Amino acid sequence: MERSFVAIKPDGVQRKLVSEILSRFERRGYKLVALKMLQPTRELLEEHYQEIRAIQDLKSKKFFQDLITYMRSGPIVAMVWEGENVVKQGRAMLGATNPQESVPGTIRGDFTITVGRNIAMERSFVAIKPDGVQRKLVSEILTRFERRGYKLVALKMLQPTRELLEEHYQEIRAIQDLKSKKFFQDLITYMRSGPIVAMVWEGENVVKQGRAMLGATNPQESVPGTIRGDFTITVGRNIVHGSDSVASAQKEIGLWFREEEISSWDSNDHIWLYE
Ligand code: DAT
Ligand code: MG
Repeated sequence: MERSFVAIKPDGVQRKLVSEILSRFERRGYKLVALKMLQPTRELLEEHYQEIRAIQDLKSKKFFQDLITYMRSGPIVAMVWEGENVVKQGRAMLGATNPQESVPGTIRGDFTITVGRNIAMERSFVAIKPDGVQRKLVSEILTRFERRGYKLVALKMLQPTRELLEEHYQEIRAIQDLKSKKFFQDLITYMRSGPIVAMVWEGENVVKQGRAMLGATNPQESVPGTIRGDFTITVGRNIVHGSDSVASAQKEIGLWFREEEISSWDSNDHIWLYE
């Protein structure tokens, strides 16, 4: 048996993720042996981050000061969890240090966006296909983008016309072999079989990260923790669409939404999502 120190930082508390993070360790089976909310002193944090402090170049000096300021910006929740290999497995549950490298299913992969500055905001077109609506997965898919921290800027349910879909899937339509002709027709029929929910999400690198959250096109290759890996079985019924590049996102947003259907608004958790 070993023990690991885990702390929910000020942004986790502000974003009301205490119960979610506790629940992940509890349901994995680890035993909680210490727990307290506190606002750490500068001295405590300097001791805690002593390795980072020890590096004496200018860049890490600046970064160290910002880190202390961030960690003192509100209460944190400190915990000790006990169980076999909990140090290593706890790190695996948190995900990579940089949220851009944290995979879906990890705490950082599910709830965080950035460690950096100079963020470039992007928009992505995401659509819940007819099978997603039929299978009552609208709220589930919205939840995944909201909890990650992305901002919803456009949303509507609609039944797309054939013309809209032919424009949307123009690359697939352009391939002229028999196999893709058949597949294209099936795709249009499927996409017209019921209402879909079209959305635009905004955030740092949301095009690439949105694709990561969807999982591979073919559910047989989508890993657990992704939307397709958790809810789908076959490629012709993969419940959700997401733009595959910033250029196609721009094209798709223009195709599915009029300018006045896109809302610009300030989200109140912005300062807890971005540095
Ligand atoms: P994605 O939706 O991941 O961007 P895509 O743009 O290549 O993938 O294809 C559009 C959709 O067409 C995809 O979501 C599911 C369907 N599709 C792709 N390849 C297919 C195949 N080989 N057989 C059946 N359907 C396919
Ligand atoms: Mg595509």
